[in-house]
Amino acid sequence: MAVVFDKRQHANTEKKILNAALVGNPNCGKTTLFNALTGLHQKVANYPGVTVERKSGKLIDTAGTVYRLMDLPGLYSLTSRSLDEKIAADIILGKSEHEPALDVIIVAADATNLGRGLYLCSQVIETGLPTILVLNMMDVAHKEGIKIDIDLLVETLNIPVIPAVAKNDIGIAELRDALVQLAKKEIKPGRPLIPIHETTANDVLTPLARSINENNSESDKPQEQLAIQARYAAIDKIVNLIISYPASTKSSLNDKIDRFLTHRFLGPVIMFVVLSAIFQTVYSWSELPMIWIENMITGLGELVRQNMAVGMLRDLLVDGVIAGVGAVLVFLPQIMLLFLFVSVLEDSGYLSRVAFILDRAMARIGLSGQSVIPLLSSFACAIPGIMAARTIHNTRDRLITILVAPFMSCSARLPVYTLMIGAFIPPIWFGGIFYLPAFTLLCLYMLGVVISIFSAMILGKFVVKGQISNFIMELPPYRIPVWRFIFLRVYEAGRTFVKNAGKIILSITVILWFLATYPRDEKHPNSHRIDQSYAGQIGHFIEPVIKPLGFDWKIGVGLVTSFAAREVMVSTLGTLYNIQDADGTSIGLRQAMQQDINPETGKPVFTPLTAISLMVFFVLACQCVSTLAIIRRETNTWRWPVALFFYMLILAYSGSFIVFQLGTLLGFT
Ligand SMILES: Nc1nc2c(ncn2[C@@H]2O[C@H](COP(=O)(O)OP(=O)(O)OP(=O)(O)O)[C@@H](O)[C@H]2O)c(=O)[nH]1
Ligand SMILES: [Mg+2]
Repeated sequence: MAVVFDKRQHANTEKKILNAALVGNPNCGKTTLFNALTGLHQKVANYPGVTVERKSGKLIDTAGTVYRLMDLPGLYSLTSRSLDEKIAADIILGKSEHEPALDVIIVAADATNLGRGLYLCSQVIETGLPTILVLNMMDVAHKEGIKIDIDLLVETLNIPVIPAVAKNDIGIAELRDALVQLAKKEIKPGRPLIPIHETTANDVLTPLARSINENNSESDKPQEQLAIQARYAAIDKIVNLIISYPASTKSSLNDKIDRFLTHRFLGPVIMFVVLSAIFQTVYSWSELPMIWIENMITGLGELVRQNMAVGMLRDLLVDGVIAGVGAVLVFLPQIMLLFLFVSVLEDSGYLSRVAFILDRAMARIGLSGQSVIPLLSSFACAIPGIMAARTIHNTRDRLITILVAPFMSCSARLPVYTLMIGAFIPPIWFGGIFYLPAFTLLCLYMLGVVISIFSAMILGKFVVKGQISNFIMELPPYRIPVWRFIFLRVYEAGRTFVKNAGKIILSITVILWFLATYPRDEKHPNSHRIDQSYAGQIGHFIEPVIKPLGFDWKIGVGLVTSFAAREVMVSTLGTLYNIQDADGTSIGLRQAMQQDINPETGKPVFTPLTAISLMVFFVLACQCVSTLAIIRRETNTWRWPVALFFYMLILAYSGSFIVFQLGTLLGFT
């Protein structure tokens, strides 16, 4: 249904555009509805605050009317105040600078929690805009035996009410029909529930608008308190009339599960078991597919080498492109598995329990449970994590969360960790349950967490000023994940990873190949020494700085390139080693690294100690241009990203320095 729409064409043919927005309480299924209507794939998950930015899509009806539909962050009332909620409220009230005034508002409400949905819906009706109410999650309401008298609700509010199960596409066609009717001007504004001023809708809006414009501290004015009470009373009355609950209110399955999973002592234990099980699984399930991909890539390299004429182009393809990009693509299975587990955690509702369990611990470091989900999301990638910090009401907490999120080991670090662990950490079991490679990986992730805690405390004490917040957590009901959506997200993560490998990594690899191949002694091309190439010269130039960390010039080159994106470290090593060992036999990158001997010392370039030192550097350094850019955008100043970059660089250097020097002193190699 979505079409490409040309603005000029619109002007000529006078086709109509209607601006519509989807609003509703957090986690009631707005984005699921939005995706079903527009055919897009915005992120859906089972916790409040998934959508933090407005997203828009288009649909078009048979008469040619275009509906521009916006998916907004969830909110409880139009007077809400965290950044994501304010974005939504401003757009609804037509106060947004960037958005056109709305023609229609679709309010989504969770049918199992209708009172809360109606609170917002009644405010929306008072804006005087035509409103459509969608009662989502009717499947759950039905299962719980909740009965809703929809006709009576329509009569009371005087707006169309559409029962729906968005995740199964039920009610979507009816919603489209309602939009079409609206385009024909058959839908009028609804009936305000509370006649504060019994005049026009605009007057009714005034107390509402005033309370939005004023500060929190003033909102306890008697007049506004009265308005809020009147609204609650009116809604209570409606809810009592239209909803009938089942007779017995026995404790639900949900509560029973929560008694275990959020138990004071059992909860943290279960959480630890779940998270470490995920680690071991990501590690072990990916092993086989990684070998397949690696074989395919070396096979492809060989094929090209044998079938192309000797020359520059062949070398560029084999040693540059295939070796470099291939070295990164090997990690695709791990990335996809990681996203699979993260998505399941999110959509089942367990992630919110983790936030709940950690709330107390977070209070001890001066943050609240609200920071947990942004920080946990950062394990996939810091960028959505930093965006998710918009849901944090307290500005101080939000800033601290943004600044420590980059310490969480993101999926771009995983290839570097895995490469080093696979080559230099022996695959042994110990203590009966721990697999040393997976355990090492866990330690790296923990290091990031520990440093972020430490940094949050320092920031909270000395740098970022403000009040510590109180936070009331809402636990969403457990749900069986919708597999269709989970697979879509995993696919999406895989696609982005491959696309990045295609774009950034490919271009860096090509440049690097030139730098590592030239200048070349054309009379004796076979005696090419990579360390005399431009890349070699650059590497040797920085070698003195990184020698105390145990790194040679090749890692040095990788460190430079990886400041564009971390995975580039792997492709860089892939290219450098392929050029160095270009004697016709293709060996895997791991093997090449294991066999590499430093010509000056006669000792191996890589030892387990250098590998650990390098991984520690990657845990701590901020090697990601996009993260810095997003911090700039979210904090509105360059001060924070610049300070963070140097802070992390100093930490990374000191961390690696300590590891390598202490390790050498203690006799580890
Ligand atoms: N049982 C059931 N689950 C649904 C339905 N619609 C959505 N869900 C699930 O509800 C959860 C929340 O859905 P989202 O679409 O992310 O909700 P949202 O309103 O956009 O949430 P925020 O962006 O956080 O405000 C997801 O786990 C969905 O799979 C439905 O009709 N029935
Ligand atoms: Mg959403």
